[in-house]
Order: sequence, then C-alpha cells, then structure tokens
Amino acid sequence: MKKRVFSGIKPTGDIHIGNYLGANRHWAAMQDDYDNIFCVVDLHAITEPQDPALLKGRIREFAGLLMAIGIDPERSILFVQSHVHEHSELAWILNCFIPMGWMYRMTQFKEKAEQQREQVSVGLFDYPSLMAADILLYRTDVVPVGEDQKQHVELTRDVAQRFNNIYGETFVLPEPLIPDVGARIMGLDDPTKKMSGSEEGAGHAINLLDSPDMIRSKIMKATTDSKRDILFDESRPGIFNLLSIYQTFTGEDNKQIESRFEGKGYSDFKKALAEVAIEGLRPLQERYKELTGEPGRIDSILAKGAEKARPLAEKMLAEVQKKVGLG
Ligand code: AQP
Repeated sequence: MKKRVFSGIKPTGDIHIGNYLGANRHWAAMQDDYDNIFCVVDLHAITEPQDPALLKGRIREFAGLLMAIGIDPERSILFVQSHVHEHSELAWILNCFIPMGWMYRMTQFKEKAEQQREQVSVGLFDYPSLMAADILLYRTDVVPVGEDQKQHVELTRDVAQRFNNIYGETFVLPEPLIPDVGARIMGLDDPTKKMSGSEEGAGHAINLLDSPDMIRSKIMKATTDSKRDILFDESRPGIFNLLSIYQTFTGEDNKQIESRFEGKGYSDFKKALAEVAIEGLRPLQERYKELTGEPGRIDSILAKGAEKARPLAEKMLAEVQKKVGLG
C-alpha cells in the first residue's frame, strides 16, 4: 500500500512561485509514489475578509493552476474543502482537544494578528485546527509543505497523539515533508520576508500567470545589496534568495551556478534568472490556457474529486464521533 499524501492551497491572492517551488511542483512530482489528495482550502481563505465573487473565481483558478502544474485528477483526488462538510465538523471536535496555549504559540497567527490588530478573526486563530482536520480526516502519512507550515503540521501531530492517548489508536500521525531547496522563497522587494500571496506590493512576488515582461521587470527591480559577487551567501538575503530561485528552476548545484556567473554583475544574473523563470513557467501557463478554454471542465473535475474524498472523510468522522460519544 502506498503512503497517503494530503496537502492544500488557500485560494487568496495569486499563486506565486513561493507556493510553486516550495510546495505545488513537488505535489505533482510525487504523484506516482503516493496515494494523493490535494485540496483548494476555501474555508481557510475566509479566515480573512474576501470578496465573494473574487473568491469563487479564485477557487477555480487555483484548481486549474494545480492541474496545469501537473496534478492529474486521474491519479490524485483534487477537490474543494467546503464541498466536504466533514472538514468543519472534525475541526470543531479537534478544537475541544487543543489547549489554548498550543494555539497561542503559532507564529503565523502572531504575525498576522499583529498586522490585522482588532480586525483579526476567531477563524484565523483557529486555522491550525481546521488544517489538522484536513490532514487527519484522510489518515494522512505525509504532508508536503513549505517551511512556514511546519509548525501547523506539528500541532496536527500533537492533537492526534492527544486524542489517541484518550480514545485509543484513531488518527495516523502525519509527517511534514519539506524540500531541501525552495522551502522558503522570500519576497523580491524585501528578502527578509516570506513571499506571500497577501502582500500587496507590485514587486513582491512572481505569480504563475505573470507575463514575460512582468517577470523581467519584477526580477530586474528585486532588492539586492551593494556588493558584486554572485555567491550563495546567506548573510546577503537578496542575492541568496534570487540564487535559490534560479537553483530550484534549473536543478543545478551551488558551485555550477556560482561559476557560471563568476565575474558577472547582478544585472547579468538577473537577466538570466528572468529567462529561466519565464521558460520554467511557460509550459504551465500554456496548459492553463487550454484547460480554461473548455467551459465547465474544472467544475466537473472538482465535483468528481469531492465525490471521491467524501466517503473517506465520512468514515473517519463517524469513527471519531463514536469514540467521543456524539450522536
Ligand atoms: N514563500 C514561500 N516559500 C515556500 N513555500 C511557500 N508556501 C507558501 N509561501 C511559500 C507553501 O505553499 C503552500 C500553499 O500555501 P497557502 O497558500 O495555502 O498558504 P500560505 O503559506 O499562507 O501562503 P501565502 O502565500 O503566504 O498566503 P497568505 O499570504 O494569504 O497567508 C504551503 O505548503 C506553503 O507552505
């Protein structure tokens, strides 16, 4: 039996190369080795204010982009979180087993709460419980994520362990799977901050559907430093981040890349990086165009995905409800 993979993406902002290089392309690459479930997590999206029409459009756009990246609905289950109501129900039950202290330690909440201040919702605070439900519903062994989500997967393990200790073996304890390179792509405008879909600056992120000109312009304006050498030096976050992006697109090692750009300046390197990113994204942009050219295709794939996910989720939730004494 293959191990089960589950992972999700939140349909907010645009899918950027941080999502792609840190998570989504690995999902596509590992499809034959695992039994896969991928989810567009729209319930997570509404933890922050959303325009309803935009959100609805993005759910389809994100699903389409995942298919364009290579998620194959014949080999993997691809569905929308809110189409399977068991996610919210299990999240509620898990809420009752997660001590507040664990949640207060979540760094993503602390960072977002600081930005949003009094607007911050209970839903945002509770995000990790819903994510734990997403993962635990499907007896997930492996959760491929970027580094920013590691703490949430650890909380998932902790609550699963706690529940199992009380009620006996119920949940599988999942392991995070974090790539060696690309696990934390930083913003182009500020390489000390994670590249993030909710950052608004025009030069912050390269989005998967950006045109070649947009990609060139964003990379040429990316923040670096006043030095010259093109080296993987972590104390120079700007150039280090750009080199990491180059490396994840090309698969070359540090030495190969450093020697290719020896004696060259930042401008030459940035031009080369822009071309690598444009070529790296071109095939998926073309596939996306084809997919969206067929009206109804994405909706029908998502409906079939939910049909496949639902029985698995129902079975797990029923077991949990019985153990807790509900109903
Ligand atoms: N900068 C990043 N580098 C590497 N991996 C990243 N991921 C996100 N940003 C980076 C990984 O992408 C997957 C899907 O992420 P998500 O959209 O569900 O949630 P997120 O981590 O909250 O992404 P954003 O863009 O930062 O969204 P906002 O700003 O709206 O919160 C995850 O596996 C994540 O690790």
